[in-house]
Amino acid sequence: MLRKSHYLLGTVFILVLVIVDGFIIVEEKGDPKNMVWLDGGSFIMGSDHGLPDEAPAHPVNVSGFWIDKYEVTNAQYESFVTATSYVTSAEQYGDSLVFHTPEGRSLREIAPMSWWRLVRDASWRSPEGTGETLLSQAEHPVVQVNYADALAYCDWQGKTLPTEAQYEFAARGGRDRQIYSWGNQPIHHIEPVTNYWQGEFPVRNENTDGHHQSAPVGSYPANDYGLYDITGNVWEWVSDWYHPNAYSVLGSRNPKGVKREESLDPAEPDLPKRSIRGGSFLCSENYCQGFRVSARMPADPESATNHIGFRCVAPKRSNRLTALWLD
Ligand SMILES: [Ca+2]
Ligand SMILES: [Ca+2]
Repeated sequence: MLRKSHYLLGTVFILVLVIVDGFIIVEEKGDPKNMVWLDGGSFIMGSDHGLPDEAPAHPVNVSGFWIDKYEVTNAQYESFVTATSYVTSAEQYGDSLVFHTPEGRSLREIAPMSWWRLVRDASWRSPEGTGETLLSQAEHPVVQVNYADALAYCDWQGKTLPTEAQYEFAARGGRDRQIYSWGNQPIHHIEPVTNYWQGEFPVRNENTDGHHQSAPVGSYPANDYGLYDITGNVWEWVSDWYHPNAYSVLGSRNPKGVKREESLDPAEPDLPKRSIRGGSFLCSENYCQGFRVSARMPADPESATNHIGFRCVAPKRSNRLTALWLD
C-alpha cells in the first residue's frame, strides 16, 4: 500500500514537473513575437457622426485576442513566400492596381477612381511595377496582396485576419465615442501621428508627415493599446463581408459580418466585397478620412493595390502559434 502511494506521488510529481516545465518554457520565451493580447470587452462600435455606413453607433462585445503590433512587412511576407513558394494573385495575373496622380486641378475636375491604373508587373515584390527591389523597403508594409494572399500569410502563422469588430476595438485603444485612435484632436492640429495625405487629394500631396507613400511600420506613435499604424499608412483587410447597413442587423457579441451573398457595395452591387479598415497614405481630410477609427471601405477581395496591406490576429494559442513562440 505504501509502495503504491509512493508510486502515485511520484507520478503526480513528474506530471507537475512537465506542466511547470512547459509553462516556464513558454513564459521564458515570452509572448508571441510582436503581438499584443487584448482582454476584449464591450465598446461602442461605429459612429453617428461619420458616413452613413458607420451608423448606428452600437454596443459590441468582443472576446480576448492577440493582434499584431505592426502591419505585416515585406520582409515577413518574403519569409512566408520563401517557406511556402506561395504566388500572389497579382503575380499570377501579371498586373495590379497602382495609384497615379491624375490630370486636373481639383477633386471636382477628376472622375472618381480614375487615379487607379492597372500596371504591368506590379506585385508585392514591386508595388509600383517599376522593377525596384524590395531591399530598401523591407520594413514597409507589404501591399499588392489581395484578401486570399493576406489570409494565406496569417494561416501560415497560425493566425487569421481580424473581424471589423476586433479591428475597431483594437484601433480605438479604449477610446469609446472618439474620432481618432489618439482622441478627438483634429489631425492637422497636432504633430504627425499617422501616415496620411496632407493637401488636396488626389492632386497635391504636401507631404508634411514625411512619407509620400508608405512608411516603415512603426514610424508614428502607437495607440493606447501599443498598436502601430492601426490607422494610416496602409488600409488593412478584415474578414467581414461589407454591407453599408451591417450595423443595423448584426448581433452585439463577436459579430463576424454579413454573409457573402448579402454583401453589398451600392457602387458595384454585383460584386461581393470585403471591408478594409484604418485608411492609408492616400487618405486626406478632403477625401475618405479613412484614418477615423469608425471609417469603413468596401474592397474587391480579388484585387490588390499599392495601398492595402494587413495584420493578423489569433484568438488563442494554436499549435502553430506556439511553435512560433518557441522558435
Ligand atoms: Ca504621408
Ligand atoms: Ca494601417
